[in-house]
Amino acid sequence: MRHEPAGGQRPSYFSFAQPLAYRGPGFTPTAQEPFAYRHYDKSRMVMGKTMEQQLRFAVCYWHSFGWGGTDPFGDATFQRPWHAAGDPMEQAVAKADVAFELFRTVDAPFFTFHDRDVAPEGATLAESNANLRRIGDVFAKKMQDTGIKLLWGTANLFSHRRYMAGAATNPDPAVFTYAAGQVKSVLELTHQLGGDNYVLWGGREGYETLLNTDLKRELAQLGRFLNLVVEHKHKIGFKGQILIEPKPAEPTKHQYDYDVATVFGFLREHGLEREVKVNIEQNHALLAGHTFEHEIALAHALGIFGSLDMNRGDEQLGWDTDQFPNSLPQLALALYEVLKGGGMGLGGLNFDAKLRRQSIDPDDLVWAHATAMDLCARGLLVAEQMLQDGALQRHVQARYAGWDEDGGQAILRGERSLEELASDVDARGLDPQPRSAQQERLEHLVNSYL
Ligand code: XUL
Ligand code: CO
Repeated sequence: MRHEPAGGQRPSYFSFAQPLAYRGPGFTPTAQEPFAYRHYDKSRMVMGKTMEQQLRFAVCYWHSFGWGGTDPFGDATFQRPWHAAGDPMEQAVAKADVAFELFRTVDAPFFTFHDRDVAPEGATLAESNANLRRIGDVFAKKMQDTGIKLLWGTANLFSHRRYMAGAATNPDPAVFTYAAGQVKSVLELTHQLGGDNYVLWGGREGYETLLNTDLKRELAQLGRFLNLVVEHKHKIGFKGQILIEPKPAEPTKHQYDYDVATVFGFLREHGLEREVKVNIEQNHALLAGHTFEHEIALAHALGIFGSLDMNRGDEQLGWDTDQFPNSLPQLALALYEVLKGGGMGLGGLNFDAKLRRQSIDPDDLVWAHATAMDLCARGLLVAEQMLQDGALQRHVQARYAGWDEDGGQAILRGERSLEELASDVDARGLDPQPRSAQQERLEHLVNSYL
C-alpha cells in the first residue's frame, strides 16, 4: 500500500512507512509491517558508542538512483521516472526527492555521490559545475530538513569518453587539467555540505597495454594530481579525510591503485602517507586476491584505514558484481578487524552495491538496504562478542609472547647484529620446537559466536 502524504505532496515512491522501526530479534512480519529491524537498534551501545555511530551507514547515489539496470547484453530494466525524457535538471531534482525518501525510509544517516550521478553534464565544465551547485543547494536544504549527512563526495573521472585513457594518468595534459577542474568543484561542494571524506577511485588510472603506455610518467602524474588535491583541501580548510579506493582492475586491465599495500607504497613515494587514507571495498579486495578483513587489518596496521564500501562478489564470477552483502561470517570478521583497529573514525559503511537487474520494484531498493543494514548490525554484535570474550586475542598474544620478552625486544630495537644472533644459537643451545597454530580450533570458536 503506497502512503499518500497529506497536503498535496508527491506520493511516496516506496510502500514502507518511514523510517523503518527496530522491533528486536523476535519480530514477526505482517502484511502491514513486512520488515522491521531485528538487530539494528541504532541507539544501542556497542563498545562505547551507539550502533548508529559505530556503523555510520551510507546509501550510494550511483547504483541506487543513477544506474538503470543495464548489462552488456540488455537495456535498462528499472525505468525510474527520473530516467524518462524530460528537463535534465527537473529530473535531477525528482531523483533527489526519491533519494532522500530512501535515506529516511531505511534510516541511513549518510549518503555518497559522484558529481555526474546527481546533476547532468553540461556543454562546458562551467555549465556542469553550475548544474552541480544547483543540486548542491537542493541537497543542503534536504540535509537541513532531515539531518541526513554526507559521508563522501567524489568526481566521476571515468564515464565520459574524454577520460577513456585516464584522468590524471592521461597522455594529454589537457585531460589532467579538465579533471582538476572537476575535482576542485566536487571537493568544494563536499566541504560546503559538511562531508566527512572525499574519495578518489582511479577507475581508468591504469592501462590496457604497455605497448602504448609510459608507466613511469603515468605514476608521476597520478602523484602530482593527488598532491594538488591535498593542497587544495588545506587551502579551503576541509577537515575531512582524502581517501583512495583501491581496485586491481576493471575497467582497465591493470589499475595503479591495486590494493591497500600498493596504495601505501604509492603514498610513501609521494610523501602523502599522513595525508591520504583508503576506502576499502569488499569486492575490490576479492578481485585483488585478498579477503576484505585482510585489507582492513593491513590498512589499520599501516595507519591508513579510512572507510568501507560494502558489497560482495560472486564465487563463480571474477568481476565486480557489487551485490548487497549477505554473509554474516564475512561481515563479522570484517567488523571485528574494524573494531580491533579502533573503529570507523570519520569513515562509514557505504553500500556501494546494486540490485540485480530483475529487482525492478521500487521496494526492492528498501529491502536491499534494510536487510543489509540489519545484517551488518548483527555482524557488529558478533564482532563485539568476539572482542569482549577475548579468546581470539588471548591466543594471538600467547603466540607472540616471546617477542615481548627482553631478547625479542632487543632484536626489534635493532640492538642485535646478524653475527650476534648467529653466535647466540650456539651460546644458548637454541633448538626451537614448533607449536600448533590451532587454526581449526579457532575457526570453530568463531562459529560459536555466530
Ligand atoms: C567502482 C567503485 C566506485 C567507487 C566510487 O568499482 O567502487 O563506485 O566507489 O567512484
Ligand atoms: Co566503491
